[in-house]
Amino acid sequence: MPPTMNRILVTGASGQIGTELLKVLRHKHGGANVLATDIQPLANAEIRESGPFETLNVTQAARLDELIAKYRIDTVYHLAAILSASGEKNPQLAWDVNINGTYNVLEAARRLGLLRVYIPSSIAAFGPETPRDRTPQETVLRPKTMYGLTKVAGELLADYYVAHFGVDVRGSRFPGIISHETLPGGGTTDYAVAIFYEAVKNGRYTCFLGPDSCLPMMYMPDCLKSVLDLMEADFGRLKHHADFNLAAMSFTPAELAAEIRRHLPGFQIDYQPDFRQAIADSWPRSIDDSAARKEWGWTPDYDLAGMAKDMLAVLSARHAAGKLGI
Ligand code: VAH
Repeated sequence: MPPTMNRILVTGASGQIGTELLKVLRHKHGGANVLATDIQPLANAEIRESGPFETLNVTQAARLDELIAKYRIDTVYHLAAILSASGEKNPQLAWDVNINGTYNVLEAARRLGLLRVYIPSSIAAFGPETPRDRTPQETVLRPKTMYGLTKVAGELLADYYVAHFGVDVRGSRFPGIISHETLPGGGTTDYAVAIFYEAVKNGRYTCFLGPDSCLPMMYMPDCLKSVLDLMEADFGRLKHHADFNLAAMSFTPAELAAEIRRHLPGFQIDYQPDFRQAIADSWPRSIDDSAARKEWGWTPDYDLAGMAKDMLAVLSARHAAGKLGI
């Protein structure tokens, strides 16, 4: 039986995935056993009051070590990162946070004997030389963004810490994640979140990607399921560590707009591609996730229709209550 994980630290807890991962981890392990950390405070009062929070800049190794000791941490979910679009605006910051932050977490795991570490990668690890349809698990990794290259480095560093130090580290290459609790910050796939808020509030959206920009996407409940399932998997069965391809759905902005119009018939979209178009054009259109399905039983629950219906139901109700908050 794998050792139980019950003293947890989440980095990037105020972010899009961190916020919701914190909720499920606190539900599973008890609020007091899950320490939330970030450089920004938690926005949601209910989450803020459900357990401990500490300010942490993951580039500061001594502070990370101090919190691991103070809270007797045995497991780290490392979500802190500068995403693709923000990374192109400040590549030096993206390198520092994404590389040194990941190094600090893996070093803490080695030196302090942590039980397990989760470090997500991204489809941003792929580049224009990578086959773009049903992108294989093993393939060319020559990303053209700073974010993407830091994700490739993180995958390789994780493999090194598994092979040389026996650190138990796991992670998946997330596609664009769609959710309704915390707005994402600085991503290229963020249009697929903003469009829902704008559709509910204003009935229209100006998209920063062109209509035919097909990208792999995933609804947040599936993202969270993938994290919990991979962290519970038998490490001895895993041939991969922090680089599992994951897939759930792929769609274009035009296809997403058509799905929204099934619920909001008057919804209108126009397209004004910006610098993020070149990033999206360097990423896959669809992913082969057979390794994750084989090694730890991955299967998604949400497709485009199911995700859109749920997103619009939640955001429409929030808007009707005057709490859409954008
Ligand atoms: C981004 N949402 O857009 C992130 C993600 C696959 C994209 O890594 O940068």
